[in-house]
Amino acid sequence: MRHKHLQEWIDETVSWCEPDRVVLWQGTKSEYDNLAEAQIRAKKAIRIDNKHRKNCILFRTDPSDVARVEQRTFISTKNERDAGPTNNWIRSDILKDEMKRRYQGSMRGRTMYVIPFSMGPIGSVFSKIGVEITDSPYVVLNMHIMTRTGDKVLDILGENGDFVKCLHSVGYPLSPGQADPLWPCTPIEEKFISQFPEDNMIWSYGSGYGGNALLGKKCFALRIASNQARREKWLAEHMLILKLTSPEGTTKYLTGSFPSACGKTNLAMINPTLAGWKAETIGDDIAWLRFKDDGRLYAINPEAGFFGVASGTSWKSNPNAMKTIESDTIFTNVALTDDGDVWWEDMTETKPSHLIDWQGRDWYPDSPNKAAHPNCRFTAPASNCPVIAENWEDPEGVPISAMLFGGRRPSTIPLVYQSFSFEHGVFLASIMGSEITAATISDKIGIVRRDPFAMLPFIGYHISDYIEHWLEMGKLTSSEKLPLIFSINWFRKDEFGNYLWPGFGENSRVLKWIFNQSEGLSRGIASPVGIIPAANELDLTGLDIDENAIEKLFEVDTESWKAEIASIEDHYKLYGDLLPEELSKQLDLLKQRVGI
Ligand code: GTP
Ligand code: SPV
Ligand code: MN
Repeated sequence: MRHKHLQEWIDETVSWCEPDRVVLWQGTKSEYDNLAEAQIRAKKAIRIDNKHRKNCILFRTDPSDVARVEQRTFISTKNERDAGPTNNWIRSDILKDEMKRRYQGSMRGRTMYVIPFSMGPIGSVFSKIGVEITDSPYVVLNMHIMTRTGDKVLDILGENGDFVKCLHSVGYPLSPGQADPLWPCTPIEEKFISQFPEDNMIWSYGSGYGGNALLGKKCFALRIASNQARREKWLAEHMLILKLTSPEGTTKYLTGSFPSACGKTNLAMINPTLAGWKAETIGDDIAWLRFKDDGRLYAINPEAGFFGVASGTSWKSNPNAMKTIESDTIFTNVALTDDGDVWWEDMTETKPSHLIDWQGRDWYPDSPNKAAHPNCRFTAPASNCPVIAENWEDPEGVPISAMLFGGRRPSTIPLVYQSFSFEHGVFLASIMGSEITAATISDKIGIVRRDPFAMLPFIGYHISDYIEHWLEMGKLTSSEKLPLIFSINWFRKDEFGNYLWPGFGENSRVLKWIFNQSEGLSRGIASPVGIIPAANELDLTGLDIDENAIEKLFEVDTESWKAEIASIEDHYKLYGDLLPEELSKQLDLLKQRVGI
């Protein structure tokens, strides 16, 4: 090991966690294949290799460890002020002591893996290096797909390069002869997902699942990176990145911020139903953005794979995802068919007559439980995606023309509206709401909560400072070079609870309007909340949809907006004295336009 400080950290971790063995991950396919094979032999995973799928594996987790745990996620700093009102906080020295005690001997009987990884294309100015130490082979396999790992990263680090220390343990040491459970983890109240932004460090303990354990993702690329971004004047956001080309051959890049399980992967892989339009994927979950010398905002996808929601994914809703997961994919908490393939709710129109469910039990169509967990996932290399853009790994990033913000709102919020200005755009992103989904462990699934910028669980510092940072970023260039900002809602429902908008590929109609707005090809008309498409500007050619539904999709109903404004005011109380002035100004303007 050339990097002395990294070696010291490895040695220190060994002395705390006392693993039986240490493996330095080199990032090769043969290591991946061997480790996957070992998991299958140890009956921790099931091989999925059949006429539909090659070289895939299925993991089943403990039924308690199925999603992110926001209630056990901490932004840990010296002062509570710096974590702000949207984060759980424990003083950093206290939390470190508490967690150090838990790490003591926590890897006994296990192998400790050291995974150097790069978020972003290796060597790009956007990119950052991390090293994850983990005792979970599942995490190693996933990190291998989700990030760029191994020797090439150590080469970049050299003798003294900077890296984010990411320590992870499932918190289940084994004494000699003790059998290892299928999915070792701790009870929920003993889990800790801790970010220490002042030390560029992450300590995760007790969970093996997704964003709790794949530390390059939410913990680093959003919570720690949002701190780095604030210091270094860039943005780390929960955003997909889409490349959109018109029938005339003009290409634009858009970002989309939607909360967890609200449609990023689907939009990132959209198959446009509008003739002649081409959409390609750059990223499906996280974007790192910075201004370049030409005054435009550029984005990269820091990840190398997709950790996508499997349930609901079908040949009808997302054929590109279905092709992406035909090989080299890890499935988690999906059901197993009698012919050794995977299945989840809504994958096929008719349910199979028998399955093994995500907990390994027999399942029949009349079983009361879902066959797959609602937050079941696939982990697949981005390069598998049939519509991945050829420039998705461009170290220079791609220039962003428009930013979309949206959530699951069954009422009130129009299908699409554009902000009157960048500042108004920051306001509309700050008031975003969405129904809570199964992507986090919660007893409030389905209830609308405010989720500013789709970043509520991911902003790694005080939310007031986050809003101010966005406003400052907007001043770094001239207003005509800033991306346009749009509010989106695919999820508005009628009085019977049916979606008013068909969604998925038909969302290309909304993308076309957004494209036209940014090209100056359409103008829209002002509504009290923002600019909506003028008559005939939303291309509905060939779409079988009721005129009433369209009207309802764009309705700005004064009574509902009064209630919405009351709820926004309530949410803004969270900021206390630190509500950014621009937000209260924008709220006043909204009230005037709505007429209250
Ligand atoms: P994370 O990976 O948790 O960040 O989620 P995501 O934002 O990438 O969400 P994803 O695209 O995986 O979608 C989650 C769920 O929303 C799936 O069950 C989809 O079928 C559903 N969905 C996505 N797009 C649409 C849409 O346009 N309309 C409707 N009605 N449902 C959608
Ligand atoms: C999300 O919850 O937004 C995800 C899945 O993308 S996880 O990696 O678990 O955070
Ligand atoms: Mn996500």
